[in-house]
Amino acid sequence: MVLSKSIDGFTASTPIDAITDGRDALIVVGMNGEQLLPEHGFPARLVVPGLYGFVSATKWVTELEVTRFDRAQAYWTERGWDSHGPILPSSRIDVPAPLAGVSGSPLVVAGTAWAQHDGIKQVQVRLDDGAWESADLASAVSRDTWRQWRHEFANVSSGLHSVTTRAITTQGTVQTEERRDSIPNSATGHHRIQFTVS
Ligand SMILES: Nc1nc2c(c(=O)[nH]1)N[C@H]1C(S)=C(S)[C@@H](COP(=O)(O)O)O[C@H]1N2
Ligand SMILES: [Mo]
Repeated sequence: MVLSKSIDGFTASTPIDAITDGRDALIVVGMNGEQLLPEHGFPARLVVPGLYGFVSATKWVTELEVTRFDRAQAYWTERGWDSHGPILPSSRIDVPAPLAGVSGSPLVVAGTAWAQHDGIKQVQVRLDDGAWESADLASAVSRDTWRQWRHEFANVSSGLHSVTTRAITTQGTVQTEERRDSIPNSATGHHRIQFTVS
């Protein structure tokens, strides 16, 4: 792995594979045509698609050391978090807002989903405990970028309802419904919100 080190004492352990397998693993000095902002790591930081920031995104980077997972630990690994930190596939509901009052004819649901470095194949949504339905996907910028999705339910009765979403990757992996806390490698479970149809 590569242990990257920072001026603030932060370190990250990044698997060599993730840096050398051809994905866009970067030492970043600028963003949107401008130099990196101080809070985002000026003068240079790492960005590695497919890994959480705590094992890959060292800001104000000063040193890269090629070593092994059994010889060195990163800052958050020493504090109980995963040493490898691959990003788990996930889908999020952005509209409606939790507990919002909305129209039911149609009910419009939309959000974002991600599955770096495989890519999103499908996003599914369900109303209350109904069947999973397939959402429309915006075009994919790359396998690593977030994917917007949208779905309509035609005639939803007035009252309290919920929607739930899950992501499916190009490898056929379905986002697990098993609920888990953030530590050591991201919370899991499906995003579900409740709202009122008028
Ligand atoms: N030097 C340094 N780099 C760091 C961190 C830090 O605390 N110090 N936090 C990491 C974590 S956990 C994340 S999620 C990202 C956040 O990057 P951003 O502030 O540009 O969004 O930076 C990573 N790089
Ligand atoms: Mo983070």
